[in-house]
Amino acid sequence: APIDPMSVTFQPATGGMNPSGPVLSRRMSDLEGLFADTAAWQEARDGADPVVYEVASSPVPEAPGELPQSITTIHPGTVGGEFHMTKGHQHPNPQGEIYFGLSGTGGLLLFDGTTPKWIPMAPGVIGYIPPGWAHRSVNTGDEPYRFLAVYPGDAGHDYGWVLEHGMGWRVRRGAAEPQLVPFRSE
Ligand code: M6P
Ligand code: ZN
Repeated sequence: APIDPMSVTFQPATGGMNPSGPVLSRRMSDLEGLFADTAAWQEARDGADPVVYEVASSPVPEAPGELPQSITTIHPGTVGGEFHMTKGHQHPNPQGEIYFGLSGTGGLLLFDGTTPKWIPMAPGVIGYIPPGWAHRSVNTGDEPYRFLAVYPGDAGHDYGWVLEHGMGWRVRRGAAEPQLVPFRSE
């Protein structure tokens, strides 16, 4: 059933929402097969198994016609030189999505199966994900990178697509700027 008009308050210190729906926490152990350096990933998993990112959701349900929102916080760090990132997904029901940078520095990596695109993200930047583009977020800074996402409630999340096709590029720490390297170069 549709829900009533409502407001949600963003908690800047934690990235939480009030009222809140489910909060999801992804640890290193949840990110198998994502980072190019498997040995470095295993070492992090078998060690502290840190939380890499958290996703707080508003109470708006993932249902047709609704516009659910979530706030993702990616903690800073690298695995074998590759920046911390989300799993990334494709919408099985191809529809657009909006990201809005809240704090920290990061980027939005998009891939349509042929051409990768990189959108640098910072507070106040709106990143637009057109229908048909897989998307992954990356923290390229030294503090938590946090953004708001708004997406159609029946878009869905296909994680298998990214494991099969990759994301075109990997995002590595460089001397000054993040380095975009071909996905399958290692
Ligand atoms: C954003 C939105 C969510 C997504 C989350 C984490 O908040 O796009 O739909 O779940 O990022 O990304 P992923 O699902 O790829 O781990
Ligand atoms: Zn999405």
